[in-house]
Amino acid sequence: MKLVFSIVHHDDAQTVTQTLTKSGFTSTRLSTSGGFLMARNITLMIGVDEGKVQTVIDIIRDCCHSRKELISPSEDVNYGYYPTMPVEVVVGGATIFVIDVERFEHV
Ligand code: 2BA
Repeated sequence: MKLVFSIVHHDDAQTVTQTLTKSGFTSTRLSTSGGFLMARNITLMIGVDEGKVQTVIDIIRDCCHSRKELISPSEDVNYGYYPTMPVEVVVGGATIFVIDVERFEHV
């Protein structure tokens, strides 16, 4: 058993979760925000048999798109410095962690 954590853009989250559900995967959505942009994103937790991990990753890849975001210097961004020009960053498609699960119980 593996636990897939995937941080996805807020605008992609519904498509990902609907596609996962239609494909027979259970997921849990957590409302999160990135430490750099401080923007809202969604972290999905998906418990899955090891042999299905690649299917889950493929679904996430198909549903998540990368975007350019322009951050104005006045916004509350965690740069550690104060830029004088707008900063462009590419966000996503998705950031994925796959973690071993020692034990899984659904009681
Ligand atoms: P944020 O931390 O808000 O980062 C948003 C985007 O800003 C990143 O997109 C990246 O393009 C840029 N960025 C982040 N840190 C940077 C830095 N120190 N200098 C310059 N640019 C930086 P993504 O890489 O697609 O990440 C999207 C979100 O995924 C992140 O939001 C964060 O919530 C999560 N994430 C990414 N890598 C992670 C990691 N290693 N551990 C935990 N969460 C991660």
